[in-house]
Amino acid sequence: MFKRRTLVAFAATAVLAAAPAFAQFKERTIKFTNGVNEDHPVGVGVKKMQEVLNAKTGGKMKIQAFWGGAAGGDLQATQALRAGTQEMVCTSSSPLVGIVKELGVFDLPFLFASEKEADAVLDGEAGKYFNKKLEDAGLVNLAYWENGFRNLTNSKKPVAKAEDFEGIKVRVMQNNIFLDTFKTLGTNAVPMSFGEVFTALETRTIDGQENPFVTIETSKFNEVQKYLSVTRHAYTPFLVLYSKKLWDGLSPQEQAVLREAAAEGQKVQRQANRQLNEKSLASLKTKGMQVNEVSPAEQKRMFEKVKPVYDKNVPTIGTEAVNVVMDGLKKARGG
Ligand code: 2Q2
Repeated sequence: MFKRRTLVAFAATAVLAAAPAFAQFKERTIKFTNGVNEDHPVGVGVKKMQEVLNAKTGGKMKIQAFWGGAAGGDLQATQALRAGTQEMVCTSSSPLVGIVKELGVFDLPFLFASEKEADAVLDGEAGKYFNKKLEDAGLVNLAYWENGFRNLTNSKKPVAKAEDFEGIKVRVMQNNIFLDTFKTLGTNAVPMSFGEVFTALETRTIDGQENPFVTIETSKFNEVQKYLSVTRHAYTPFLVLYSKKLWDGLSPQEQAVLREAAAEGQKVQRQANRQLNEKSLASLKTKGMQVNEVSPAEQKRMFEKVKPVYDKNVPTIGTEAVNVVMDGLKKARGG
């Protein structure tokens, strides 16, 4: 009896050995672009994705990553995904509202209060809702990673209270809700793609911009900005998108390992981002930025000032999308 089993086991091994390894996977190079630099935690996430792909496909699926906008902007890349001429991009949701208007809900000011709330919404029903919308637009969202809570920097003056925004020329993302928010706060808001921001700050074409600490530091904005205000006025998710056109040409096994890799990447990317967030703030101080904390009371005053942005933009976003997120938020808050 034992012998027989051993024989069967040997036979099975022989068959496995005879089949070429990882036959269900094709040699593939996946072009992946990003606006941030490789030392941003997105780099940690992509490295993890590659490790998973190496282990599961015997190195047949390779990510070829381009950092710091070297291969163009996120919106341009997203359009390339829709056309089927590029595989992947990691982008903020905000520049994509022209493609999926419902994503605008994430741009509503002061929507999320913590990363925990954002995770609950993005990894829950609301996340699935937006994935469906993206898929209808030719984009497969593999996972929600994190850009994070955004804060204002500028070279003109300290901003500690709602009135201080007045008169600053601020770059905003190519997104009407951000434009509206910053106009309502009294700034002269200018939409601009991320790749142009450093030079525009350096040449003083604009006075300020807003981004999470980690993005501010890894993009070296501190070299051309003096004042940093801890406004936390919006939380921006990163979408890890794959071209639906090219996705449909992958085998189910290839699709499954990509999803698994992006999910593994999500864990380390979010973790690294959160660990680095406070460190980046401290490091930006050390590098000479003058930091203004914003008290909860003052943050509330800012929120009161931008409340009309909600009423004005909810019809454009669509009440369905807003309700899906608000329901998720209510649940996350235990209500
Ligand atoms: O301010 C921005 O545009 C950023 O938050 C970017 O959208 C973001 O860092 C991406 O460029 C990452 O690919």
